[in-house]
Amino acid sequence: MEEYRLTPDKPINVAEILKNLENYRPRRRGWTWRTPAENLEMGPFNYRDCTTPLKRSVPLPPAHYFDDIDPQPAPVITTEIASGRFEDDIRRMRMAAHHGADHIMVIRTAGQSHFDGLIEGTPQGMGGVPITRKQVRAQRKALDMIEDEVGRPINYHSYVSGVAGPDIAVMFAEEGVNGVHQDPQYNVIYRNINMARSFVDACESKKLIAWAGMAQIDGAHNANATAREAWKVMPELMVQHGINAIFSARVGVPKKNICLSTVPPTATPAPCVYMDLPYAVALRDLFHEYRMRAQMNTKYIESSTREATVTHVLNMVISKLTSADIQSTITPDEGRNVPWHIYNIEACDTAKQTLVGLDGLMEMVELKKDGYLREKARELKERAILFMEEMLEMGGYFAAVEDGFFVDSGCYPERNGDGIARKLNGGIGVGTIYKREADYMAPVTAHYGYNNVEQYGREFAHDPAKLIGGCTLECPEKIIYIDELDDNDNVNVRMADVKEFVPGSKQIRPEMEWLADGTVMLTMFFPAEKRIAEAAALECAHRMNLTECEVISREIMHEQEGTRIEVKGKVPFAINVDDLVIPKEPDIMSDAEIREDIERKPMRIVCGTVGQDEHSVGLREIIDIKHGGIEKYGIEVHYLGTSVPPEKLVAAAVELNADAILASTIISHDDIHYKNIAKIDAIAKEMGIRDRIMFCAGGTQVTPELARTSGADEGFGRGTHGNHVATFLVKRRQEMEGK
Ligand code: Z98
Repeated sequence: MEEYRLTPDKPINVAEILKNLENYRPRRRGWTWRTPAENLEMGPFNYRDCTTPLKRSVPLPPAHYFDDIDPQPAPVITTEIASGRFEDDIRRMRMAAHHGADHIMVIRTAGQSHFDGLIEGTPQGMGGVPITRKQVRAQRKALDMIEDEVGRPINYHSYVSGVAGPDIAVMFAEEGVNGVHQDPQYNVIYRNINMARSFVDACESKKLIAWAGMAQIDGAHNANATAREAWKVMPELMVQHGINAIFSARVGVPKKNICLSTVPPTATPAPCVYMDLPYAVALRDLFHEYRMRAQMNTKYIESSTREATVTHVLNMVISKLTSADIQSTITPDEGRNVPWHIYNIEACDTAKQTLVGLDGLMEMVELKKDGYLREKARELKERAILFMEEMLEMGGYFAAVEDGFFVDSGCYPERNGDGIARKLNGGIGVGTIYKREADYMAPVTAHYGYNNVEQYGREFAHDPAKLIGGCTLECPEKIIYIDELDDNDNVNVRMADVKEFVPGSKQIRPEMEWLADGTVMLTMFFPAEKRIAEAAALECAHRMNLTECEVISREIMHEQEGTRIEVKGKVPFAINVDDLVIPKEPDIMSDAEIREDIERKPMRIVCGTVGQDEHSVGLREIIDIKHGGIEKYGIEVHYLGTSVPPEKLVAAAVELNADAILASTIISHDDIHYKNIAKIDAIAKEMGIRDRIMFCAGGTQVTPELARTSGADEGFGRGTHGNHVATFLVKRRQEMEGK
């Protein structure tokens, strides 16, 4: 059977990815950092902190002015892709990778940690598709192809949490997952899983993380997403980082793979940098051997994508000042709960644009070595150390949690008494820890703790799996692959439902998260207060025949003067691509190409608004250098003004030996515009220059076809810019030269 390959000019074929999955093996293990590219020259620019460019990518929109260069900043860029349908997420992963993401995290909305065991198949279920082997394998397989396409390794990431954590960690190690969140404190505090069980499970999980070379991210940041006053938990965050970091290192995870989830404790409208920078500096001081994964604070996020983007950018200023290793791009949709393709891509672009924009910053600025920054950082560290000391005094971590030490919104040693308390003899999975029997033995790799294998020979002490000729980590053929368990709830059924919309086929429908979901978003402004504006917006959407309409964002422009509303809804129809009338794309040369041709051979034009027509703005926009007019390419322009008689325009062309006449004609009653075009053509012929001069006519009422039939070489209507006219002139001249 011919193996499926990803072709750059075709949509990814998810059905092909799903074929033959039972035999697919990941090509590598372990995390990959970007490769620094020293003194990188790209287009007209020089970059100091960037990394190896991609083979294929989608550059930032203005890059087309600069040979489509796409510099890649130093940090690994994360995007969280989890729409709830892994098959649709695969297409989004390809888009994200092309926009610069090389760390793709998949999280499930309902909480993976609520599952007590590993799920098989690909059920949709409540809250989306849980992490399953089939889903992980399909996504890793797709990412293997995508990374070949972009020319950079892509780290695939998910979460090792809940009582099924170790099972998941084994599966991730088998399937080539490159990064995970693993922090027993997350289970304890946020999922009320028994403390002892969580720490025992974490030993096994971390052992697998170490074996597979995965990067690990902790869960400390969840405290500032949960605490009533997020910015008060700074000392505690450092304690949580400390516990998970040293625990992981002791189990054997290399420090270079242990990443702190450094989410600054404040956001809009706090003076974020003033508050967050000392915290970031304190963290780097205490944890200089470890890596930093930066993520913006989302505790107070609202539904404005603009606001989310600015918060994200401010987060990256801190990242740049303190050299974060991984930059998260938690998407602007966090506050509105619409996990859409476009927001993943937007956030990747925001990260790329900001970090490249800040390139070289630290060559020019330096963080002060004294004053407020260092004093505050020191104070935070002291508070954290005191927290630790008190914790030890009272009997350790478990005792402290029982006492509600964590997620208290007082800035330690201040206390508010609102911390989250858990019981050592309570929570999910309580009483499920059993001491291993004296003859306990498990012939598996990356297993934590007492294993009693030496009884079979010393050589098995470090390689217990040798006893059975290798476990599933060494011999993937021993993995039992279960494709689907449920005949109705699985990816095949979901894909069959939308099969006529498979990308590349004739039917299309707008889409935000799932193939052919029909979702569209409308932005509206109403000169009314919020409640009225919301109701009016929904009514509008209904009258536009959208279904399942919902307001996803509202912003007051002024209490009395108006409200901005964003509504989502679904269109009830599909479009057949064959029925579309697609206008020919205008043929536009690049600025450099046009300039090169004008440098090769100068060009001179005469122009004016003809007849009795006093309009000048349109023509001036076409010629004026300030607005991208043809002057900017070095074309010599002789502007004769308004109400220029056709005779005068042609006479000037003869006198100046011009290459072209540009006539602007706005007034159109009695077809005077076309009559004047015909007149210019006739006079030029009379004067014997028509065959060697180019003649273009433009104006808001001019249609290219009619201008041509009236005698011009080309007509330019509404929406014309200087580059359209310049492209025509350069190409036409080349034709006339017989090129
Ligand atoms: C992030 N945007 O950190 P369930 N373990 C840890 C976590 O922080 C998380 C989970 C597990 C955030 C994502 N983090 C939120 C340490 C979640 C997730 O299965 O949802 O409970 O676990 O990038």
